[in-house]
Amino acid sequence: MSSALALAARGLGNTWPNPSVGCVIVRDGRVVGRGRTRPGGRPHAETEALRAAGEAARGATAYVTLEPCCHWGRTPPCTDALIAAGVARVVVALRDPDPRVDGVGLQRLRDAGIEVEVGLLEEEARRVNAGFLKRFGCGLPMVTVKLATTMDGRIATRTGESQWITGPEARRLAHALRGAHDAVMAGSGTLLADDPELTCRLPGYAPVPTVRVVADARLRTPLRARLFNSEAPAWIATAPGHDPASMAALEQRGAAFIDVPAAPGGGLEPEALLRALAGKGITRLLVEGGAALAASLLRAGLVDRVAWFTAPSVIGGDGRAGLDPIGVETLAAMPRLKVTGRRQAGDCWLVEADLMPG
Ligand code: AOF
Ligand code: ZN
Repeated sequence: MSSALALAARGLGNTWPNPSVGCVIVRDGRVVGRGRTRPGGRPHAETEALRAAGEAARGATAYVTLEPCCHWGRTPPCTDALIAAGVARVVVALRDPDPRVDGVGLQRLRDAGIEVEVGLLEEEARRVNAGFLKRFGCGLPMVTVKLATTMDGRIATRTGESQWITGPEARRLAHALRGAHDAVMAGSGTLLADDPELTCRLPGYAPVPTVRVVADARLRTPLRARLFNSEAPAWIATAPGHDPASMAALEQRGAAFIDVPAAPGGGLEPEALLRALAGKGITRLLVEGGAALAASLLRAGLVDRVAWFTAPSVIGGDGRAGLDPIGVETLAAMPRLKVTGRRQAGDCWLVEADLMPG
């Protein structure tokens, strides 16, 4: 199951709105087939692994990171494929919350005389499936906030100079992070200041191009933004009521619009913004700045994970902080984080952490 989970993890960012599932088929103590959900979300993992196993699947055990589907979508049900292949036992990490499946897949296998176990490495499977589970559970994507700061938490000098704080190794890791998310979002301020392309430029990493989203309440995205140099989808989330001609010109450049109500204090209403993205199928969202957008999501309790790069440099208190105020008045009111990973990237550090509930 842990190698099935590792396979599933490799597909993150490339299967949305579908989950990335891994499947390993074992017969007589030997792996006879491996598969994961293909980029774009189909074929499913089980079909891939069964194809690799061929006749060796008869009497074998299939380890699957998510309950096999039993519905006719654009591909036939995986339960039927497992039954037809003569698999003897299916071990599942996690039940599928999709109402079309949700326990029925397990029942279908049992009814066919297959031995079924559920719950092996379930916690790990919940982590890998976090985006898919969150979208089904509450209509929101899993949100990772990425920050890259000096040791004193600054992202720019007083005069606005910001490129580059972190080194090339850290920036490569940041590209990998983009590739492992369905969409990358930045605020229009970041777009105007840095003109980022927001693509994952690592070879082979993102067979499904990462969607780029600009949170742009005031419709400030310039027509010449580098965002439009890439073929990857570019979505502009904006408040209603802008000049149709400006919108048409941006559409001409390749932008697609998402309507989101404006927040009373400026910017877009954060929860509505995320709901709209989940509505489009986004399960894993990486937020890459700026300080206002990340703070608005943190304040609203909408952030699940943080990926914080720190460079061995300091700017001092007149530099631009990586995060706008989030309303913390007392230490007890600070969001609580649990560190899940630390790694070195050249002379920078990446600390990954989960936001704790409450
Ligand atoms: C599996 N194995 O590898 C995946 C599954 O649109 P469809 O027909 O492809 O169905 C999507 C649903 O299938 C998705 O919501 C989830 O329930 C399941 N995904 N199931 O057996 C897989 N990716
Ligand atoms: Zn399936």
